[in-house]
Amino acid sequence: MTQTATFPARVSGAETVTTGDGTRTDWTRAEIAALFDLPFTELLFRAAEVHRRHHRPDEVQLCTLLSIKTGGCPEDCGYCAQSVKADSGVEATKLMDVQAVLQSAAQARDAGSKRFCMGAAWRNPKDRDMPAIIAMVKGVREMGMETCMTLGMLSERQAAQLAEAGLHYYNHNIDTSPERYGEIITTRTFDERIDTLAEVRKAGINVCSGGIVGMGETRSDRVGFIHALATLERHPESVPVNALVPIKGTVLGDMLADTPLAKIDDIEFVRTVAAARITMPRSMVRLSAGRESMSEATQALCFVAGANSIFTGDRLLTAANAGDDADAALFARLGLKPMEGEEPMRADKAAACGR
Ligand code: SAM
Ligand code: DTB
Ligand code: SF4
Repeated sequence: MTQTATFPARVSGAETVTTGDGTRTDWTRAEIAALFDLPFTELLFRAAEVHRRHHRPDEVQLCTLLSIKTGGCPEDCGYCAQSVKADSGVEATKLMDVQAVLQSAAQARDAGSKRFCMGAAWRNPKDRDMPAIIAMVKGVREMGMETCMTLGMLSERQAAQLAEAGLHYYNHNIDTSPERYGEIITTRTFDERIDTLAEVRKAGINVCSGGIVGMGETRSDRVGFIHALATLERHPESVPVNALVPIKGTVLGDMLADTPLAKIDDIEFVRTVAAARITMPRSMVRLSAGRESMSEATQALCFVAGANSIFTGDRLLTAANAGDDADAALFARLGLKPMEGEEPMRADKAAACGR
């Protein structure tokens, strides 16, 4: 007798609701909870299977992050060192010069990065900032790298301007479940986040949206988080899964420092990556913040579970990152290759092949 007979059904007959590219957007919370409940070995096997169907399992995309405008953000995200509410010691800066950003992008490209993500600690960009932002997008694009911006909420016009500049992706995370959102951030709502994602989608820019695991949330929140992404009208082409980097002086960093038992266990983190992979098969799943304090074995499990992108370099936005040498050694040990080709689901590419 096989154990598999007693596992929760993979799907329950509702496979007919699909997006144009054949992926399901009608996941129920119960189905996603059932994935999380699977024996770890079975969950990983299923995730790895889905991963292979849509991606090369030996390739991981190398990306670089740059904070183009740091600190002084009026939002109160409980995890973030850049909020004015945080006592993290991060100093507020002005928007970087375009040339300095392009120089940094060139270094990232020379170090093997294929994607350059630029982040600004804003609630939303001001219209007067847009010409510089547009010049950054165009410049990085011309270097042959994929571009991603994360600037906070966007108006319809700003989204259209970014699309016109050729921005490949806009990152705007939902961060956690809709029901937990108000406990983490009070200066905006979950629905405002969704509104900006809709503007990005409407403008024809690829959507990058994910969140943070390890903020003291319940498994049900992690299910709700994955559910919210996997039931968007169209899946985000890119799903960053961050492990909370507990930063001193932030609400969550201080809270977790006082309650070490609240730290999420690595297996549960890997389960979240696997659930993202299974429910959003074609998306890039990005193992984002938090690798610095993650063992190589846990990172390896994330790659088996379907993560296929990392941030390289020794800095994220304000927090430390694993560093190029550590990553080169990790790739060598695991036999992984930096991803060279285009991503499978990017809208500009999908349009070209008629999807
Ligand atoms: N201000 C913009 C926004 O919030 O959309 C862009 C920058 S913001 C720093 C980008 C994302 O980084 C956040 O949505 C959050 O998911 C992630 N992040 C920020 N601080 C983090 C931390 N301490 N640990 C893990 N992820 C973090
Ligand atoms: C994302 O989801 N993670 C990146 C990127 N999108 C912009 C940011 C991680 C920030 C980690 C904390 C810091 O460096 O301050
Ligand atoms: Fe501001 Fe973004 Fe940090 Fe929130 S996560 S405080 S919006 S920079």
